[in-house]
Amino acid sequence: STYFDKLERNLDLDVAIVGGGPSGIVAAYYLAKAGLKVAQFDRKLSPGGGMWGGAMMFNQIVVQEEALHIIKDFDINYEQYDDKLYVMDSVESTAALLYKAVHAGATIFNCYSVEGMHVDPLNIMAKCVIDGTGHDSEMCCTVARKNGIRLATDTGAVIGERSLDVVAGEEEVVNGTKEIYPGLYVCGMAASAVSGTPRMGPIFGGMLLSGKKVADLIIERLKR
Ligand code: 48F
Repeated sequence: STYFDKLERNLDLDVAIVGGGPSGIVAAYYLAKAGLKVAQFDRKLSPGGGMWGGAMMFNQIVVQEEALHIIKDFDINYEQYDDKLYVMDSVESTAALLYKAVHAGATIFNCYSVEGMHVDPLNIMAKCVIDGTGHDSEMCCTVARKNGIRLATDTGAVIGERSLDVVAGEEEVVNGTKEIYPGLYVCGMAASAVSGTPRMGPIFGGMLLSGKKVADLIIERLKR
């Protein structure tokens, strides 16, 4: 009964986040902290996306100076590598994101796949939806395919992720973080995939900044 109460409380949301990767969890934290009703849905048993694996499965993450304030917000231990880069343990970092998001008031549902099934699905209402599904950008693909609409990209369609460019990828993922269709926002690798910007390298700062940016955009809109 406690579980069903929790589910019922989350059927009508301010923000529904699809995908529990680092960008989406960061968004969940800042949205919940701003007092919005937010739930996040991940299809896996363990939300956290690719962040558990760190850079190339060497289980540390690298973050640039510009994103260090987010690491501090989450109380993650870090080590300075040079004058611009910092290193953290990827397991501690992912666990901290999840823990802090839930403590701030976000609800995280694991084992939930957001998809178009042939059986009538569970419907969840939300004022805004965030596509944080990573490389597949599943929400954007589904909305575009089913409704014949134009997304806010150069072609109006999901363009698809470009080849790796470590430096450009970091900036472009933040630039591509936006309202892609009225009420539908995109962050993280999904933002790169939708807008056709380069794949990122082993640096995670852009991901974290993307999550913060999408939260700020939605807070500004819903609080207005
Ligand atoms: O890809 P992912 O880790 O999300 P992200 O926030 O971060 C990307 C980085 O981890 C990494 C990088 C690139 O160099 O920095 O790749 O963009 O995690 C996406 C999450 O979404 C879930 C999936 O299980 C994963 O945990 N997911 C994907 N599609 C669905 C979904 C779906 N349809 N329903 C529910 N969950």
